[in-house]
Amino acid sequence: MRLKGLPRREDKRKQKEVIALERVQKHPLQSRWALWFFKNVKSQPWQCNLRLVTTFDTVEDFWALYTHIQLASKLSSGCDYSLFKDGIEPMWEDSKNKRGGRWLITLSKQQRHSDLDSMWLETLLCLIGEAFDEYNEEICGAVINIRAKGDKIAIWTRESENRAAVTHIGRVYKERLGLSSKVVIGYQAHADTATKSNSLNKNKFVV
Ligand code: MGP
Repeated sequence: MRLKGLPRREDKRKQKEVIALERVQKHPLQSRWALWFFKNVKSQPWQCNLRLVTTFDTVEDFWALYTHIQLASKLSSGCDYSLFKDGIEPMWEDSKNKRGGRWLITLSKQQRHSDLDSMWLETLLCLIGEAFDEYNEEICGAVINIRAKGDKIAIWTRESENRAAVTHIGRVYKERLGLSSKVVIGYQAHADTATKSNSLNKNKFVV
């Protein structure tokens, strides 16, 4: 015998299941990202000091990672974090980086306490939130260098000759960081950085 009311109970059960699923479902990012950590051990070649920490591709996993790891300002001098698209290694030699370059933000020693962490978080959010409109494909990753002489943050892009992409990314980045129009930031090709040639004026573009 069919009990009256069973279909409604069934509906309610299904509704509850959907609500429970929605609660556990994570919010996907457009790309999968890899976090790398660099610790300077001078006796070893540069590449041996670079370690992949983990990859993630959801908003929730990003925040779980971000809140779990040390703030950049608490790292010791000589350390780096890098966040790169999964599959791109955070080094000039990677095929996706070798024709590219970086928008470089150089900070004063005092800014480690006032600005560094918030600027790095904003940089990360620009990346995972794919903030660069039609030029997101040009983004490779971002690096923060903790250095006694002054910390650095940079966004690495794929093709230093792509003026339209590079300048758009630079303008958006500068605005997202809330830098005043009086502040000038520069873009340098990795090829120039790697050879340290032309060191007086390495900037290919400025915004
Ligand atoms: P750095 O860590 O980017 O900057 O490069 P730092 O420590 O502020 O030094 P400066 O030279 O910019 O004043 C330091 C050194 O690490 C470089 O001179 C290279 O020897 C090495 N290095 C850095 N990067 C990003 C790479 C890379 O991508 N590939 C290789 N092979 N070496 C690198």
